[in-house]
Amino acid sequence: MEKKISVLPGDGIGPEVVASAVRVLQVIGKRFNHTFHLSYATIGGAAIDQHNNPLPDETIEMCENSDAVLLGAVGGPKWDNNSPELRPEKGLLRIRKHFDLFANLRPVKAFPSLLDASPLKREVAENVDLMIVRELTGGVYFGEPRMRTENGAIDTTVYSTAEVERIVENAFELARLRGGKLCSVDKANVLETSRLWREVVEAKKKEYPDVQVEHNLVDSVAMKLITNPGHYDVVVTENMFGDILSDEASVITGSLGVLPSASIRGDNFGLYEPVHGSAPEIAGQGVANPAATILSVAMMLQYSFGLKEEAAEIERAVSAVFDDGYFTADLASDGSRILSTNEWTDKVINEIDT
Ligand code: GGG
Repeated sequence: MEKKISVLPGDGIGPEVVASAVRVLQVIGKRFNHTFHLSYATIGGAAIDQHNNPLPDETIEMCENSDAVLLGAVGGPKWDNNSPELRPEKGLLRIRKHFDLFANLRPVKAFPSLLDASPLKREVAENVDLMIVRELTGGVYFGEPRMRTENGAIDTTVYSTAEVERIVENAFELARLRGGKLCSVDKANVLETSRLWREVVEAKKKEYPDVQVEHNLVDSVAMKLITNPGHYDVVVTENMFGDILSDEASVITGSLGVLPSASIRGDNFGLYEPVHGSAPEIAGQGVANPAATILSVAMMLQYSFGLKEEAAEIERAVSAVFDDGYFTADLASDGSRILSTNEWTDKVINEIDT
């Protein structure tokens, strides 16, 4: 198989973890006889520095001519005082919107060998395997008006019925494939957009009699996700709630550094990135955990290219390296061996080679 992949390393630890993931991708290509053509471009702060634009036209054009996009992370204190249009995060929001990547899949799987790194009790975290389906192109991150007023500021949460329908349908399909359990998360006791969300889920559920549905308020889920995460399988929610809950879910896995994501739209094209941000405080030190980006490559192979065996091989290799007791600094525990980003990636690559 031959595929074109756009690579957008971004800012902070983005370039370091993306370099690791690309090394793994190339090894997989060699082992399974695929050719991955990689092209690189800037996004976020790096793009602001070079082009005075967090998402330059040439980056969009390159991605348009690709089968998938691999992204690192955006953001950093260097650009904190920029105007809203010239913030790195704007590049990320715009690329998601430009490509209509409305469904953000964020799997949360507890690796058995990382249970000691989680502050949760072993019996609470073990066997957790859930999927957060985050709506990605609507809600308060995109709604207008957004502005400063004379005495404050305004952000606006907007959802059309069609926008809710398509993400909810996506979640129902996934729940059907995974075991038939769906939790829809909203704030329907307060927000009008959440009441719409709940109505859409109720209507859609008639088409999926095999899926068991519950509605939970986001504040309640914020608690239950870390007291009883095993209760959940597929969790569908709006943009901001999904952003927050998926970071919270990293407590289950021991580190945000192991959570991958896929942003998709229903065809084969997709954007793959770690859930974590640019972590400027550790950038350039070679200590970042590349697992989330490596696992995002596995999601790319599976969702965009249909390469299930190759994706499973990456997941197996990552898990085996953890099982052998090798970790990056974020996952350190007594008796573990702490490796640099590159050393840890070498272990994954050796595992795939053997
Ligand atoms: N790789 C994820 C990343 O760079 N996150 C930074 C960020 O701006 N996140 C906001 C969001 O995901 O909506």
